[in-house]
Amino acid sequence: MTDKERIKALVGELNQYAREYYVLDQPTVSDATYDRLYQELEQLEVKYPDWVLEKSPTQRVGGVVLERFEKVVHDIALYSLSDAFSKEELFAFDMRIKKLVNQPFSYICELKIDGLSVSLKYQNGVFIQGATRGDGVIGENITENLRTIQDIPLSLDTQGTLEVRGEAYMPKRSFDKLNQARELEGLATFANPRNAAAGSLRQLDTKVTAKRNLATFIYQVAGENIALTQSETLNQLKNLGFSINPSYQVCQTIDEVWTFVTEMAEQRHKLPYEIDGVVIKVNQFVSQEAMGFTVKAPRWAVAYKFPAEEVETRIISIDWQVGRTGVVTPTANLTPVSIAGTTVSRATLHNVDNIKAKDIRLNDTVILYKAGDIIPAISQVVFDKRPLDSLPLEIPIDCPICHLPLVHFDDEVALRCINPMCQAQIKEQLAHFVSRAAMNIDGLGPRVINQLFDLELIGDVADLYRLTFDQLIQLDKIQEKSATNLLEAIEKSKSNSVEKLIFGLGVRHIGAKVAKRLAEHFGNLEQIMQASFEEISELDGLGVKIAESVTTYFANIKVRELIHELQDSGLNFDYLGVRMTENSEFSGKTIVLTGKLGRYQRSELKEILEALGAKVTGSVSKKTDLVIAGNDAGSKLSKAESLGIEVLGEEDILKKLKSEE
Ligand code: 0OW
Repeated sequence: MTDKERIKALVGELNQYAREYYVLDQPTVSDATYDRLYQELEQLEVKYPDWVLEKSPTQRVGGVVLERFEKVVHDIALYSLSDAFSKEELFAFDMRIKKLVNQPFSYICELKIDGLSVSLKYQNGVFIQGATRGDGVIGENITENLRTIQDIPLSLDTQGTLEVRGEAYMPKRSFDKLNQARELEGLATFANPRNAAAGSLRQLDTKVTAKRNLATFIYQVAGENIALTQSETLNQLKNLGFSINPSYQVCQTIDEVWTFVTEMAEQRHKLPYEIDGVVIKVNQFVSQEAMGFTVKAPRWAVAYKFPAEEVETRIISIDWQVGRTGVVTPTANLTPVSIAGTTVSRATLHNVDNIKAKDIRLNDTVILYKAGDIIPAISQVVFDKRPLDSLPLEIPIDCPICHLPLVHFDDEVALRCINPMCQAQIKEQLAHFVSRAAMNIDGLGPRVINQLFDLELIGDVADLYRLTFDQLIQLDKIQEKSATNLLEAIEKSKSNSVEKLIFGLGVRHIGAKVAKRLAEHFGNLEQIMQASFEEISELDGLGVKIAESVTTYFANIKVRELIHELQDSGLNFDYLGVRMTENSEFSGKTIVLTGKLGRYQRSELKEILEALGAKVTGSVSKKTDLVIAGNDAGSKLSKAESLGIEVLGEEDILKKLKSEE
């Protein structure tokens, strides 16, 4: 078999394996086999870039950076759904539509996936366009992002035009993992999987979308469709290779529908994805056509929405916790109640403003709700159940831990303890310092940290590096073996690249990403400590708030002593990653590659230029600084010339790169 035939065969085989894994959830080969074949395909595609097939699985990893999303006009409108919030409304829907037709019909119940509605277009079996629903008529072209979703087939065994609709969503597990990672990065977390899915599909950098583990459930064929019912359509879509939600059910009567709805209300917390209700549709298309549409929704469908779960409970006490950054957060201890499939005995009160706004007091009966199935919150007090002797809640004026006065900055809602030596903060800081994303010291969990702190064996992070074997085996549940392991883990952490230390120190506004950026740019901790406000603030993506925080922190004499002690203990202060050479003529430049390159593959040259600090994008615009044109370059070259953008041939680039070495 020739290499060209081998590429075709590998693409077919790998796509089949991926469909079995992502769509049917019945893999027939091991991950190792898949990876081996995938690597063979990658090598062949690097060798023959012109033979890369559009439906190759390697095209799913993203790498296009769009400037914005083009608009897409949907030939066939994407309708929304009218809602029903109660059994009565559902039965009224049934009565109403029975009057519209005289032939009998059945219903089909589908889970209402809480995601983002998308439309997928195929031409002769090739996925050519994907778009958001938008307002139902005009959506956004997110083809490149949708291409990264593993259960969307890039090719089908069909001829002509086919358009399907469905829901793109983020599974609960992916959502939890994403929010944990964002928390570690010091980034804002997503409120619910739907927002996370929407945010992921609205990414201009498809590489980010590719990492978000999105998935789809397809439920409709737009336009002509040989099937006579919705249930047949789902079956057809499944046979074509789409991911279909398996929990649908045909019901002969609205009573059967109601049984299905109440069953799913119970079961939904066990599902690996969020649903916010059940979509009930007339199953027969001939009846759907007879019933028609209102201006925005079909008459033959309704979305039964599950009520936001609410339960009553009582506030027993309120804890005021001091976090690592000194923010004091009120948390209510409640009479345990079951809500949305879990038992809840605590709920955050967020901040003092929220307590005052709702006039929350001890022993109040409150309504607890879970919006979108996420963290429970208190919506309101049931005032007619308030005890007569109730008094407004006392807001602490001193820190509950170190008893120094709390402060409330004007630009914040939070109550804050500003004593850097406050024990609560130190414990939190120590726990953060040893955590995985920071110095990653295995075995030093909060339990051990608290013991070491309470026994006054550690008072700050530098003390960690002075712990001895005899001190450690004093702790309960620490035997000889674990004491030795702990000392080894502490020793090992000394050779971390310095960004882990910077992040571990817990400087305000310095998350893991900013820590890495500082380490990459300045190369070591000494340089960062000597850096001026301007040098830091003008670094792209950092700005004044971060510059202020860093310079203030390292100016603090106690911090300088601490750093000195860490240095004496032998910690590495250098950045050990690959530093981008900032003084390259390409750094900070936006570059577009076009045409066929000889010496380098496009992906290779892209990596080299990015390591020199350039940004390589997919389309030419006014923001482009340089276009590198290989042979028979096309429209991008002419656009560059029309915009007067500098164009270099490959040999010019080779010379420049040579001089950078
Ligand atoms: N979210 C869903 C879902 C579904 C369409 C077809 C005609 C009108 C609604 O799971 N299973 N089935 C439909 O059928 N729509 C759904 O979601 C809608 C799309 C737009 C607003 C809702 O999210």
